[in-house]
Amino acid sequence: MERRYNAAAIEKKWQKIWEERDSFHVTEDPNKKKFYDLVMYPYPSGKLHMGHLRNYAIGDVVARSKKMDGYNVLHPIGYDAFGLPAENAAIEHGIEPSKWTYDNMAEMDIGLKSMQWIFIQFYKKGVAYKKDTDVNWCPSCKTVLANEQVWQGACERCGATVEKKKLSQWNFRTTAYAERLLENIDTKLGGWPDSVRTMQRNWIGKSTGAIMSFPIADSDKVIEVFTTRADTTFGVTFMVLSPEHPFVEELIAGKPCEVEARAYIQECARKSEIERTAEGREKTGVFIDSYCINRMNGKKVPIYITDYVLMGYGTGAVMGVPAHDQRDFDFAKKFGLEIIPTIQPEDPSIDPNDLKEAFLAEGKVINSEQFNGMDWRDAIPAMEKWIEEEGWGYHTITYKMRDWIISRQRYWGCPIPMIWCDDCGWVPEKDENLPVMLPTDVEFTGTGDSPITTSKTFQEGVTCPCCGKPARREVDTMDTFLDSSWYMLRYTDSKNTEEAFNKEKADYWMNVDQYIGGIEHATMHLLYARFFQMVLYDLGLTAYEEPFENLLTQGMVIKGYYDKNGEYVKAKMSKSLGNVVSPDEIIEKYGADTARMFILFAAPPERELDWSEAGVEGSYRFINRVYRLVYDFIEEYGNGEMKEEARNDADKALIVKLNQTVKKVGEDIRKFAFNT
Ligand code: ANZ
Ligand code: ZN
Repeated sequence: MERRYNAAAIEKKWQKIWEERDSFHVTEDPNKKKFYDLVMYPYPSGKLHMGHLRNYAIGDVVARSKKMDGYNVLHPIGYDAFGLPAENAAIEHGIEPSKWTYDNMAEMDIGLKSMQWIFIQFYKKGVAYKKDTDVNWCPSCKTVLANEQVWQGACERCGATVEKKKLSQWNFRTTAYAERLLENIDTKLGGWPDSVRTMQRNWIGKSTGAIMSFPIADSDKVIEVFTTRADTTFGVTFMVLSPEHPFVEELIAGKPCEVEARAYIQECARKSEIERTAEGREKTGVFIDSYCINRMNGKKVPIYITDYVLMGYGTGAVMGVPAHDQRDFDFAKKFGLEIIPTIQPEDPSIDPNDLKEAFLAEGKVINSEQFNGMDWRDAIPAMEKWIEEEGWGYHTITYKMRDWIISRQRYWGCPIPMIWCDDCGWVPEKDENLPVMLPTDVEFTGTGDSPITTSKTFQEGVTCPCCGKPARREVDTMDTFLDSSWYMLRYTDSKNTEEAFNKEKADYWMNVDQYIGGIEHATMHLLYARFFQMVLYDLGLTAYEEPFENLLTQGMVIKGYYDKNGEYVKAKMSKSLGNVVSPDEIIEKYGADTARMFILFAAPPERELDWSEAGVEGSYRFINRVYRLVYDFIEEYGNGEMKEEARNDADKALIVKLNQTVKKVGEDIRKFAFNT
């Protein structure tokens, strides 16, 4: 070796030695304490970026230090072969996505087979079911769009306004697991950051309240609403339905409101949920020439349709209480509707009969007959009990979380192994016929249904596994979030060609002792993976109900750049801003150790990391100095073992410093304080 620090030569030398020594090989050793260190795997189709480098540098330090601490460490890496970027590239270049994501088709085989087998177990358990669901539809590309392909209500590809369309799709019954997913946040996720636990709680969105029914005047129908505030029922002055509510069609047909209502419904179909529910938006709606009866006080109130009521939550209808709900207040002001207070403000400066905004604070109940004078908190169960006794409703719990739509009208995913028979309905493909392979005779046009529908071979000779009659295969593929929902289990036994994973091996390595990844996965991926593990646990396939013992979410890598106005701002590295530094270019210029050192040193792992070229150079100079110091030492004293006994005072000082450093570095690593 030379005295100059030559990163490329050093890295090559060690990679060769690791290879020769099989340093990264690991087997289940019952005599050793195991440690499963998992980093979130990347998509192969995108280039590796600094976020990956940060993630994997942290995971690498954890793995190596645990190994030094005597653990049997599993620290795997792989990639998510499926996904939209690969399919988009295929459409652009007219080549099949498998051409660059898979060298080894045998691997694809076993991957598909395992995934499909798991899907069938879910189906048999009643977790998978098919149902009509709204999708984003681009009328000009004539194709279904994923949420990430819709940009401000327009198609990302062609700019056309995206519409909603009903399609029959496969769902997973995640809502049936909502309560368990929620409970475990408190009892089993002690090793997770509080921020992520809160995000998951909000995503699940448990709400305790009541379903209450309001008869429609001159009709035998009743409108059901979900409310968390039964105590305000005497303050209901109108009723609002989601434009998608199933009663709307019948209620508007032939009425004076019909034309206006239909135009409004169309307008709403183009708006995203986020737009519809954004705070402070001017309220819109249409009176639909109908009334319903508030049975509590016999009051007749008008029915409107409005976009702030979503069909996917509660019952898709809301009782309007303008005095105590801000959205309802704004709506009542806009349409000149009555405002009846049912809570007396304690603050004497607020006049309940002349509210300037909805009154949201606590107080005693007023204008509510036999409930007057009660504390609002006690009035909720009291009124719920009353309506239950009268048969007008019941106490209930709802969740914001929806069932997980797993069908994708795309090519590049795992085929859903289901067969439609006109006589038998949906039937799972027989185990011995798995995997259902992706057809290769398809066209990537970017328009129309899934490219799989263009295949001539895919439906050839398909028969019903149940009765043997000619049948048709499902052409949809699975959401790629399914892959990342159980990869942690597959990694414990990745060479298995017979089954998805061997239970003994999985039980040896699981749970993941340390999971490391980006905060952007706090809800979807981390909830789907928890849900998956729970179902697999119920199926007896794994011994653990929760997959990830400890979670570390690393912050984003940001970098300053000059914006349009010449101002210096900091933002997440992104192609569109032109502030991307690629790991490749840093590694080529300075070597992998410099890149790793800087990224670990520049900030605590859970914080944002501000990329700076000067910082990288500083790390590089530091490594150079250390290298030369050791080089010169060896030149002078030889490459012998470190002597335990000191030869002189300088040696003594060095040995003391060495031991202090070992102690401090060890402790800091265990605290993830890599930056110190
Ligand atoms: C009457 C009421 C009076 C309400 C009041 C609130 C305050 P959380 O807590 O988030 O569960 N709501 C019900 N279904 C809805 C839907 N599909 N779209 C939009 N809003 C809906 O919210 C529950 C409250 O949100 C419910 O309680 C209902 O308004 C509204 F002083 O009912 B409330
Ligand atoms: Zn059949």
